Amino acid sequence: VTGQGMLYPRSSESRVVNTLDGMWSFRMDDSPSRDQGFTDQWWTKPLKQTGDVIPMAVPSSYNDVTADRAVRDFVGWAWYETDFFVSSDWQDRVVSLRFGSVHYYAMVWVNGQEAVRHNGGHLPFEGVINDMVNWTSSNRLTVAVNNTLTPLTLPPGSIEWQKDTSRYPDGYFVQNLQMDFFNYAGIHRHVQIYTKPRINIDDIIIVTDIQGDNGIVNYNVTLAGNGDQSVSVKINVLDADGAVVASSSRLSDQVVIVNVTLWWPWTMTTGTPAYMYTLQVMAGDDVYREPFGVRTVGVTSQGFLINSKPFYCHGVDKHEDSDIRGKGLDYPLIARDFYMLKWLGVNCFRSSHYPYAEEILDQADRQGIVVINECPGVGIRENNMGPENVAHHKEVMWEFVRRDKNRPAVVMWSTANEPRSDVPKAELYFGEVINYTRSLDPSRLVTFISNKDYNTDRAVKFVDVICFNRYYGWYKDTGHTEVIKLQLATDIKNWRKTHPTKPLLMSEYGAGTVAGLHQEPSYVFTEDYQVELMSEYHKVFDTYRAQYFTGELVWNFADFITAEGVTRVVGNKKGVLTRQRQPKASAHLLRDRYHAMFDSK
Ligand code: BDP
Repeated sequence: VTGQGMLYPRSSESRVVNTLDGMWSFRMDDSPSRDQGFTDQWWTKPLKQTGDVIPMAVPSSYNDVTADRAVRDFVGWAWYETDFFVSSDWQDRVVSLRFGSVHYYAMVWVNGQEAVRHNGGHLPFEGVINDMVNWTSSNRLTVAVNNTLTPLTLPPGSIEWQKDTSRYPDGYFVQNLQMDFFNYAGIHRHVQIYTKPRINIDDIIIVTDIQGDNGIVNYNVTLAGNGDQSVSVKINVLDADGAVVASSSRLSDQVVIVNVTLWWPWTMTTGTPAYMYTLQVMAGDDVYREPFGVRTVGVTSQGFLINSKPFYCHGVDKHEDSDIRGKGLDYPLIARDFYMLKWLGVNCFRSSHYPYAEEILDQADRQGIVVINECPGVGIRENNMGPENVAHHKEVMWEFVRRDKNRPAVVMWSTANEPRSDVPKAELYFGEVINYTRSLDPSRLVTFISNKDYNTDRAVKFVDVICFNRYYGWYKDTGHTEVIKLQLATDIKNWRKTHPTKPLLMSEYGAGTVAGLHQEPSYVFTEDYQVELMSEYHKVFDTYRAQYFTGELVWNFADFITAEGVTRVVGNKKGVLTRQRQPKASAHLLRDRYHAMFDSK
């Protein structure tokens, strides 16, 4: 009855969506084996019968909710439980249980029966639960979450055991990370139960084009549960006011929107920003409404094109990160982030270093902010480039493209951040992952983010846009902003010489800055130093902007938390905003710069 689609659960006259968000029961499996939950089959009984449980918010990371270090730093299986009812009216419909994301590995049981499992955070998964639910009494939902990162996970990590019992307690281990952000864990996004008719709309793919004043909409609808049965189909394209502007009675077709209103990023002076249409699909008894925008994405040796017009990306790198909730979905935070993106004059962000919540991308679509959509491929080392890694990476890209394929804001897929792209294995690995991603979605660009040099990198030859991260004046020549201009310009010219057909984008630059620290002359970690450093980069950007340099992303939009370490002062402080989303001096510098770019192209 269900196929391969992962449409966002939207209510309609044929679909009901219920949320299971709220306070759940929670416990960690801190038994010596870390496996007691499986030996004793905790899913077969109420969680409180297995030991003490505590209340836990869903959605949220569990780490920062309590005052207990053991919860914050836990590595292993954490168990969640809640109860729910389903309406007995739903018995002849498909009832699905959907998770927006659970980090990292998830197993789900309904009344003790396994409903679904999923490998990897940041992406949705669901299971059909009709055969497991009680229609006339309460249901028990158990979720086991394991946050352990290994050489085979994405992002990869490793567990290090300390065997010397004269220095460490027996069985002591730590989780080593290969990334610079806290490994927040738990049920991070909505948990929903939704219903649809037995014969239902499983997936919708929309690819748009432009011909003169008209919009071309190529769509393909897949049904599930219909078998050989023929199903009546009606497709309407609705404009933003709900008026029908095109229609068809076929599952797969090309329709034309006469005098189309194109989707444009909000700061481009051309056109209407973020204009959205809806593909209203009616098939049998099912109705689904998929939002989309009409726009094209292109690239030349000089840069990005949106709707065939040059697009200069002036933006930020972000994280899903905030006090208390960690990576948990939070509407006030999403709203605040978008107000601050607009306040800064940002027209583009990168979803560093993993797929963000669908509710965040909805805002990017509707507010006209372009997204470089990055997968969780952060910190890939040479020992993470085996056949099993490639297979999993491709699986993640498939799930990612399946989820976000109809979003106008998404213009480019980033398959990784700062991998060891200078080793021979990287050539095979990224050749395969990048070409596979391109085959999944030929309508967008594909890249990865390199921190290697023009003469050592072996994978940029596969990308559409060369995206590179540099920390001149920070990790190198610390305190010396006077060398930035020369070093960056040399770098840009070298990339160009070796890859003359690919435009360049600076995907990270920045400086750690503790809000409130000032010093003249500037000194590392003061607000003054961050402003000075960024200004030096900007001079070089401005030299090459009219040419093949197509965008700049500052690291980072806001301060964020990392693993504890002596190079991080309660987290990474390279934000132009604090973790509470208040401006540092650099935010004003960026705001002036980006706002001045509104009218220049
Ligand atoms: C880059 C990484 C990013 C880090 C940043 C930094 O891509 O995740 O947070 O450096 O060191 O290498 O601040």
